[in-house]
Amino acid sequence: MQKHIFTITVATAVLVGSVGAAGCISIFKRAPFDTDGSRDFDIIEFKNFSKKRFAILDKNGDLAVSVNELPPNAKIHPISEKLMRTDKEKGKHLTYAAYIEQLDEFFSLFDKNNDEKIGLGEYKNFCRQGWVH
Ligand SMILES: [Ca+2]
Ligand SMILES: [Ca+2]
Repeated sequence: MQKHIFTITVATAVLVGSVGAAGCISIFKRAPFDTDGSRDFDIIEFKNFSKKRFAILDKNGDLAVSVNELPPNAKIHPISEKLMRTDKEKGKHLTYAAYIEQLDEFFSLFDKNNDEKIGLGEYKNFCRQGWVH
């Protein structure tokens, strides 16, 4: 029962987190993806977290994040930019496969001190700049 209540709290945090840069930080602190409770993400935790991020961004659930689904003032990182496609139906978009493909590169980018973990400060630095992740 206790666990159930925790889950609801986390879901709310994730939804709130989808609206802005500060939200990225609250997700990091509260989402259940830091499975060992170390307050940083290893690559596995980061990828699971990122899959959730994709599901939040992909509002219509078509396994593509279109530019018009992004939060206002969000910026598309060059890593994502080079994987994006354009078609008549979806406009400019990033497919789920492309999103997954970029995660190793994102991990290295976030992990400034090369300790194979993304710490809170490292994630915050990225979010604060408004980059989409
Ligand atoms: Ca979509
Ligand atoms: Ca690190």
